[in-house]
Amino acid sequence: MKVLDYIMEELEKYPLHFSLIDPDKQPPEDAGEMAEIAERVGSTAIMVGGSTVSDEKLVDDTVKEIKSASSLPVILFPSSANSLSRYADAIFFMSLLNSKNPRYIIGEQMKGAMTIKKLGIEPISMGYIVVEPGMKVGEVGEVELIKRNDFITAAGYALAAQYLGMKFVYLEAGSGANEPVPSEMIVFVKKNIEIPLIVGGGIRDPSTAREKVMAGADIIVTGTALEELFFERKLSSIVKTIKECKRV
Ligand code: 1GP
Repeated sequence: MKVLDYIMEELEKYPLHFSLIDPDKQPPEDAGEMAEIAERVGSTAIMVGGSTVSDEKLVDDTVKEIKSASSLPVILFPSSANSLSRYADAIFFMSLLNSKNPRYIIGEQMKGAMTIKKLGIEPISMGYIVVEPGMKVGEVGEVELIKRNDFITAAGYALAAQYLGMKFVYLEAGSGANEPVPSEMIVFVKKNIEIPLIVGGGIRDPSTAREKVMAGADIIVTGTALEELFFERKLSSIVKTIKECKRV
């Protein structure tokens, strides 16, 4: 089954949680252990990527470990055409819509497209929108950050993504953000689009996760919470809370 079909089927049942693993942050064996935990607590997919990843062998080794430790689909979340892996099931073929540099809007995509075709990785198109504070991805991606009270611009980008035929919109506050994407912005964006909305960055506890789902997030991404390996119980309650929420 295609990863996109699997996600859409799961979305029919409840809001979802995706676990993000950055290959730069731990050795591949630890990534395998994290994926095992993610699967055990009910996460739906593993995203692999990070703003600074450029070592393809490290991405390959990380994906291989994850694949052998869990049966969850692995979706690449690339920062450039140099962070691909033939071992992944799918790739978020994403455009950083509010970057000032065309390289992140379409340039890296052009460089990677033929490789993705050759390797047979399933591309899943996604519009990626970075909101203040933006953190590392805001800097590296040369982003003109969406102001936290600028709902109109956020919704404009999101709807443009939908009209361009993208399958998902991702509102990102940046990994480790002290404030996640504002709930009022999520409400406004969700009201204006028909494709699933992914929200991530700075979500580290069940009540914040619930608030973002109740505002309209269809999928919550957490990375930092998973890096705290010893907090399996916390991650477990985050995922449980998300899945128990009624969809808006
Ligand atoms: C980054 O939104 C994700 O792309 C995850 O952020 O590490 O803050 O969970 P955190």
